[in-house]
Amino acid sequence: MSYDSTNVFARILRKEIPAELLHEDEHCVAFRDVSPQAPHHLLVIPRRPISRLADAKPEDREVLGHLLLTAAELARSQGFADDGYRLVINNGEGGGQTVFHLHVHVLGGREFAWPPG
Ligand code: DGP
Repeated sequence: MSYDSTNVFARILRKEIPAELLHEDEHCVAFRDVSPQAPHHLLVIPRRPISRLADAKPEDREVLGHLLLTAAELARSQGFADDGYRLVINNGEGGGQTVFHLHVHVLGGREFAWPPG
């Protein structure tokens, strides 16, 4: 799908909407989810305009790996890694995606059921 640069995460990247950044580097930024589904709920997003995982390309390989490593590092630095945590990428409306800028949810601080439901 084509990328709509009016989405809320694009606006956070452009600093049109405030967000306390927990991490930022050349590839990604991270901040808290406005509607937390766990005591710790972070979002890690690429700076690149990728609508959803299904639209990522081979040249995004390094960025995608970087998102996961950053998520793991944030779970450590935010102090919830030792108890376990969950990463979620919702892909497309049927997958529960509501903001069409790729993002990794990092959830921690509670137990998580499997299957996720
Ligand atoms: P998803 O459903 O996977 O597309 O997740 C989108 C998440 O984005 C959802 O958990 C709520 C969060 N969110 C939406 N708008 C904002 C916002 O303006 N600021 C922040 N920090 N999070 C937002």
